[in-house]
Amino acid sequence: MPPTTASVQSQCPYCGVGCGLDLLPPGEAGKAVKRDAEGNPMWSARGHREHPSSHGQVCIKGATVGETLGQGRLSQPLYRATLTDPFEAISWNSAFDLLTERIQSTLASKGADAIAMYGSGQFHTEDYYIAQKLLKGALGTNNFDANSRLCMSSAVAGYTRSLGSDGPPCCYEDLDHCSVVILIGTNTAECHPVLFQRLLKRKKRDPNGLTIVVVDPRSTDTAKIADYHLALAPGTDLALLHGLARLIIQDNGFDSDFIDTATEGFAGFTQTIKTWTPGKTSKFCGIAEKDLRAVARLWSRKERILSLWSMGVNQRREGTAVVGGLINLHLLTGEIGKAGAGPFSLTGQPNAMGGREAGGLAHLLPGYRLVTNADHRHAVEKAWGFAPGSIAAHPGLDAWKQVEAMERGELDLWWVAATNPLVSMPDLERVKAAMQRCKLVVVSEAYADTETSHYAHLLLPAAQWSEKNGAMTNSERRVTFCPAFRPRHGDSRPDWDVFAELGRRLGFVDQFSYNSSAEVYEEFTAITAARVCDMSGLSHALLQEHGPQQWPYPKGEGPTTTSKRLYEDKRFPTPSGRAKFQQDKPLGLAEPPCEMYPLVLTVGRYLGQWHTMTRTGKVPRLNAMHPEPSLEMHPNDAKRFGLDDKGLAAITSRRGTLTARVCISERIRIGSVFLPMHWGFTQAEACEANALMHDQACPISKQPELKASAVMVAPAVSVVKPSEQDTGILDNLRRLLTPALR
Ligand SMILES: Nc1nc2c(c(=O)[nH]1)N[C@H]1C(S)=C(S)[C@@H](COP(=O)(O)OP(=O)(O)OC[C@H]3O[C@@H](n4cnc5c(=O)[nH]c(N)nc54)[C@H](O)[C@@H]3O)O[C@H]1N2
Ligand SMILES: Nc1nc2c(c(=O)[nH]1)N[C@H]1C(S)=C(S)[C@@H](COP(=O)(O)OP(=O)(O)OC[C@H]3O[C@@H](n4cnc5c(=O)[nH]c(N)nc54)[C@H](O)[C@@H]3O)O[C@H]1N2
Ligand code: SF4
Ligand SMILES: [Mo]
Repeated sequence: MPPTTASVQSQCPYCGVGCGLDLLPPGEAGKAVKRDAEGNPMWSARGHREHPSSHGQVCIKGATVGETLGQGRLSQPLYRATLTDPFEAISWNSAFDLLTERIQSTLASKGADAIAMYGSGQFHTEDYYIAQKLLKGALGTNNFDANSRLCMSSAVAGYTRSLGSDGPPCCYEDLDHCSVVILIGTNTAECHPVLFQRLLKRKKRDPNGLTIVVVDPRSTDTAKIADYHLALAPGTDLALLHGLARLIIQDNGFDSDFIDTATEGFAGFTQTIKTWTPGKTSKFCGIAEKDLRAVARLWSRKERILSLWSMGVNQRREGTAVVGGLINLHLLTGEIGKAGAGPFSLTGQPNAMGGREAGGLAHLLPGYRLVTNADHRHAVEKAWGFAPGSIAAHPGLDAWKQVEAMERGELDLWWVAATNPLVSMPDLERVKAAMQRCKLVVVSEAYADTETSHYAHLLLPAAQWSEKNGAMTNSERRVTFCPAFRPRHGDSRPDWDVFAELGRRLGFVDQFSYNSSAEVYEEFTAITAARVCDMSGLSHALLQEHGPQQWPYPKGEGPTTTSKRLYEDKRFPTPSGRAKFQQDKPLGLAEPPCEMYPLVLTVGRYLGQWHTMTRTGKVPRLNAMHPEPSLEMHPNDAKRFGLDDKGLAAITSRRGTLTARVCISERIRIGSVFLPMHWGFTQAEACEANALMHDQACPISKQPELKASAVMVAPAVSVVKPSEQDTGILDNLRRLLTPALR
């Protein structure tokens, strides 16, 4: 890589807002070179003014990303035959020999379904795409799933069920055009900060022109700017949405033209919601009836209504149904396919959208296709150059089913890439135990000391964002080219390049020979032609020359009239061309509070930390914002359970116990407590929130209910350490990993 002196542009590699970054090389404009804790020169980041999604705005994570890129990295492949052996450095050649041999022997003994990969919305699209081709095409197993299963899969399933296809219909400009914004199950202020600032600015400029409704059991920073904050009981969103629908109908606030011409299932829907009277709904949800009526009136006034949602909706055992309930309101009022209106999921990760496009879930194929659809399989087999019948016709194992398959000893090779499941999956002790039953756990990672690496046999060093060329798609369907602008760390390699070499070594030389990631991207975009997510006109060269682009972007046509906003013609990609009202009955929480476990634990995020802290945990400014995790708890509950502010609490669910410091706060509703997800067992302040969470999932999207488990709390006498620290493996591993860092 030649040294760069000019600034380079890319998409921020953190959240799904996908802000444009302008990156300046170390020592730019004669300034002193800044170095990280290991002495690596650091790039600095600022907002890229010309990026159409963010117009130069950036939050503190994006602004500090340059500090995270060099330190604590995994620099060479490491291997150990058993989890108690020390790791030893091996060459890439030996790593490929080992992988090829194990894959071939597994194919011969148990078949392709004994192999699975668990990938990530932090892959570039090229990584995602080649992983699909390797697993689903070359190996013939659909056992590829991604952490999007824990994140966006209810949105994917919800859009598909109601509108006929995945794909968020809206764009960020809609935040400037709406007159009402409903923020449901999203702490936008902390998790999508640049979009929040956009709303906040508008609200300040024109307080009467924008009404803000927040639906969240906690009084988050997002809720602080709300005109109406519905602090509902956890897990009651679907009832709320049905209650609103009933009131809208009663108030004559619906759009009968839209319902007649563009939807189906209305009659059945009215039956489903009929019982959700204002009295019953407000009681069930634990909110004031007057607030319910006020919010219903906003919908009935035929204003431009934009709904934004994220994990408070998706991470539910009825996640798909809640998404359906929200889309129902938009269908009822015709608030979709026009400026300032529509149901708009805020994507979590920077390229979870690209993952969906590339078919990165166990039931998908590239171009929003399904493995269960014979035409879709054949189209992809043909494009990939595999014989008809190569792609299996049944969905592969989703993320949690991969864990269960390991428990049963059915997986011989589990490949984890760009995700850290030993912090982020539910019921962590079960995941740890399951991993110990798998013969070969491969972890592709950018950093050395992650929780999941401690349970790996083979560690493969990944070149990360900034070290590889690739594309990412943000929440508003906008694709940004992300260039390599720093040298790769040590022997690290881009994930796609590793998957492609393995493909060639397995004998698929024609299918996996590429000169560059640009060739990979071009092959991928060609497969999307004539699909809802048609981006066949996009290439690295085009994105570099013309900047970020929204899809649809068909070849030869360029951006179309629907690139900004889908469904403006009120036609939907269902068999009938009509959107469908959904008719699900509210179920509530999978594990409701009870006498023994009287509180609902919800787990989410802090503004300054990103997930499992492998990157943000290396930035002093961010750590200073949140020195430790704490258990947020209402004063009444603290009194009831004998807890003091800053005192230690033991939190126990049916799956385990942990300790955390109490933060007494009126931000949270009585009966609920909140923990952050970030601090895994390698952190000094370890707080394995997910050791307490259960695995019960939405039956349609298979997304686990990571937002709620029943717990009890009590004053703690001493700190309970996460299980791994008792075994001594941690120190041992840290020692072993250190040489690789130097
Ligand atoms: N700072 C920061 N930003 C991030 C991330 C990060 O790690 N750190 N991660 C990114 C990713 S991948 C994602 S998915 C997004 C997540 O973004 P968000 O979904 O906004 O974040 P969370 O904190 O997980 O949860 C959002 C809210 O859901 C609420 N909630 C809990 N239960 C319920 C319920 O029953 N109903 C409703 N209506 N609300 C409920 C919680 O109180 C919480 O405030 O953030 C992205 N941005
Ligand atoms: N209880 C509870 N649990 C949750 C959530 C919650 O709200 N509540 N949220 C869920 C959600 S929405 C999400 S998205 C997940 C997130 O959880 P994870 O995906 O586990 O979190 P990350 O820390 O982002 O993990 C990404 C890993 O990839 C590594 N990495 C970075 N770049 C690259 C690369 O280019 N290649 C490779 N191979 N590795 C790379 C990073 O170092 C890091 O270890 O957590 C889920 N878990
Ligand atoms: S809002 Fe999201 S995409 Fe934008 S700078 Fe912050 S973390 Fe990055
Ligand atoms: Mo996420």
